[in-house]
Amino acid sequence: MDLKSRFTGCLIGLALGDALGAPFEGSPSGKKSLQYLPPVLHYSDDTEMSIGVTESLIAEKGFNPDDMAERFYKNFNIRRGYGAGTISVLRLIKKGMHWSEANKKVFPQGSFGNGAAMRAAPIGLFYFNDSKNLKEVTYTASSITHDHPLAKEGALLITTAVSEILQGRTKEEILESLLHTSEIKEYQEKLKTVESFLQKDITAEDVISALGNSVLALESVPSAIYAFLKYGEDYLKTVEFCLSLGGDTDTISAMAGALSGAYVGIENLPEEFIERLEDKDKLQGLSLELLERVINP
Ligand code: AR6
Ligand code: MG
Repeated sequence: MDLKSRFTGCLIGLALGDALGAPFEGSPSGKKSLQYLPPVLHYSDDTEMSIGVTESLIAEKGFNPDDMAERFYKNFNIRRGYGAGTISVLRLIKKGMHWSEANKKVFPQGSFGNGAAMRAAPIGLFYFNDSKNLKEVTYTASSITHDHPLAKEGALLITTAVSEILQGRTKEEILESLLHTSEIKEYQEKLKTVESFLQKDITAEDVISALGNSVLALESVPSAIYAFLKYGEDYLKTVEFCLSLGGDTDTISAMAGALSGAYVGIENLPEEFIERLEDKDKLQGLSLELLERVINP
């Protein structure tokens, strides 16, 4: 599969997962119907911040945390449903405080919400062939708003998965690589649970109680990875499973949707929903510009 298809599939897959999940955020577990959604599918903070990450990598021809931080607050639209901590951090940065100070003002150890992992996929795209920079950039880009090791590690699992997918790895190889990525015990244990769940018949309830469905990185990134590894070759099935978890549906399906979208490519995403996705042309354009920067640095 060509890189164009994977880059576009990843970013559109993220935004569509976010937009399909947003109406069900905070819902209880159980199957959701996609029949009664509004004509235009609006995305939330997950996509707005991913746009900031992508625009910054393009404009700066690589990673510049100060530029990325500036884009985060310039793009910021309160109606997109940002986490409370992130809203405060972005306001402090806008007032002139450096991000490396602002990121410790709300939670002294930094946020361990999933707000860094939800926007990390474009970093995985940009550095898919550059493992030396992938980790460092993922950590620092996360730190801008989420300085806690659990938030940064969640983001690293997403960027690592994206880079493995872009390299054409199988799902088994991707899981193997993820099992070796994290040095944090809590993530190692959850990924071992993911591995064992893939061998059995597992319900949404099992995933919620063992892996989680909350706004915390540790309680959502492993669930998104499970959804991708279980259903990833079918984008809509992947997203529908994420929605059935309830809780932080938009972010879990944004993360799983980015992985599935990169895995199957844009041609295999559901056209009837992409047509209704807000800013789909802008997102497609950004993913192609990002690829251009990778090919012609
Ligand atoms: N100590 C205690 N609670 C914490 C800590 C901490 N160190 N870190 C996070 N929390 P936040 P996000 C709790 O605000 O990660 C949106 O819907 C705390 O309750 O940094 O950017 C997005 O779409 C805090 O408010 O936001 C995501 O789905 C919450 O975790 C979601 O919100 C989220 O952390 C998370 O966004
Ligand atoms: Mg959101």
